[in-house]
Amino acid sequence: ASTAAWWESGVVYQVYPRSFADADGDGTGDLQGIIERLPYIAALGVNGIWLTPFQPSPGVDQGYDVQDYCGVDPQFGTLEDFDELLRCSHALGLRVLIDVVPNHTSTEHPLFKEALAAGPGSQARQLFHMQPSAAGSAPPNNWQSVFGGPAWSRANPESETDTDWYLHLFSPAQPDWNWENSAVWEMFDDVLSFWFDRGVDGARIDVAHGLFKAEGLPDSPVVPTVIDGLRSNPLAMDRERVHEVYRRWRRLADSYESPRLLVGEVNLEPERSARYTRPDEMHQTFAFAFARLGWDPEGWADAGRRFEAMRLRYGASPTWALENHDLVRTVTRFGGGERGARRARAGALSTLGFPGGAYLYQGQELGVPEVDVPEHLRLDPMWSRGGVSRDGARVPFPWTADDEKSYGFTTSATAEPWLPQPEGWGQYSVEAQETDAASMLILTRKALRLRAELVERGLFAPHAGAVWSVDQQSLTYLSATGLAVVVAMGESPVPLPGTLLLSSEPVVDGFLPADAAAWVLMGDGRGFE
Ligand code: TEU
Repeated sequence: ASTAAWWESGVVYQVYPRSFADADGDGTGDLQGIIERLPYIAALGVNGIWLTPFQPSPGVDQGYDVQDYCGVDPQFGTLEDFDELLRCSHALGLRVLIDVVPNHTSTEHPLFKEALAAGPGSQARQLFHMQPSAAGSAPPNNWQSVFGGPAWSRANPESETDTDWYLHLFSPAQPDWNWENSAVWEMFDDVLSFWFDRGVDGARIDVAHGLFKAEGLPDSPVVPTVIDGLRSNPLAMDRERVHEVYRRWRRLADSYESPRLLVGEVNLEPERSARYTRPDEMHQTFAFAFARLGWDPEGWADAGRRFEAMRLRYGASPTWALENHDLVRTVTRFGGGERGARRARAGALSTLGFPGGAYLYQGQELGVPEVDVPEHLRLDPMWSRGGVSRDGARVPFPWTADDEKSYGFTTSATAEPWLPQPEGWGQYSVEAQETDAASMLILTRKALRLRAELVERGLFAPHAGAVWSVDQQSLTYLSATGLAVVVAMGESPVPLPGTLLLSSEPVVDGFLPADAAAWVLMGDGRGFE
């Protein structure tokens, strides 16, 4: 058996609490709903779950506007429910990661309200970026928020004496913390300790490359677009001092008998995100360069090689994720329809076969497509400001084939789910796929079972070297252990170079059909030099 830490080859299932399962029948998912469905998650064969924010929040950004970092929003349950969730998860062998949001908070956070009340020049305002503007009625600088519009709002638009503005890289409901202030550091030490002491196994860190801003908050030479988000404003992200925060958090995480995991949402190029994935900083950062790609063999190979170079340089093995609550579902991103569905299966099988950690987003194992939510029902703040919406990847989960009670999402016969489920949603349901041997659900279970075996046999080794090769028809990832992932990305079937272990579509006469992926064992399975 391997002695590597669980997360090095671990698979984590991302649960979006408001859309997973609704136990109390109000149309919004909750912690009890998750508890009831934990056996389903465990049976998939994953090693843990990551819960997106469930803390008290006005919900402007679906919980990423956190009002109280150490509580549970009443619509999801209580702290006791959370402790029960933790106990039940651990009993099933599942680790639990929570989301920590250190870049910004909510305008409803008591400290922001206190700052507003305390007025200009007060100590309370130094917890945030609050200042008057030299430009008078225009914001202090030209930064744009990720959701569109200026990154500044007036603290007190009604007042003539209070001329302060506050900085918010996201919506106006999400004021940025001022990390130049040591009180903010101490506050987040306490937040991490609060959850880690309760037994939480780790944290996914939201906008982890944010936090620090260029001194003096100067104008940005580039005005970012909504889609680009933060990536094009180097003055608002990836500042050198942010690494000090994660070194401190790593020491805290390592101080526990079973060390807590830090996984960063560092949406940067591999060369930059790898600098966060180090023995003295975060354990993992998502391989976003890969998640941003479509069905693109050259792009996959190029991103793969860059991650491999970073692994050699920093020891940082990639953490694969093709979907999350912010991204368009792979079925749709890869072309939609039957073809998109095949490619989504192939994509999931590929990332589960590339050694390293992997994350699956709820519904990905069912191959659900992006939902076209009617405009007037869209809730994502990105929609109202920038005309881009992430709601289509957040539609409540289909458990049963029958549309009665929202495809099993809610226990109530009358409750409307918080986002509408489309007609025919039941064809993707767990119930429909359980009994279909060719379904994506069954494929995912098989892949995870086999993966665990390969880890056990030392064939799935995140720190073994790997070679990425590409031609017009296929992409091949060959690990030094002899495990290969072949993806047929062109128009023609591809001959398999070794013994087939598992494929996303049936292999015919040794050929993998187009829009499919396979795990293959080369030679005698003892690896190559
Ligand atoms: O996302 C950070 C982020 O940069 C995204 O907004 C991204 O730019 C966008 O979704 C386009 O893909 C995190 C959370 O995952 C997201 O849900 C939050 O809205 C955001 O932080 C603010 O907390």
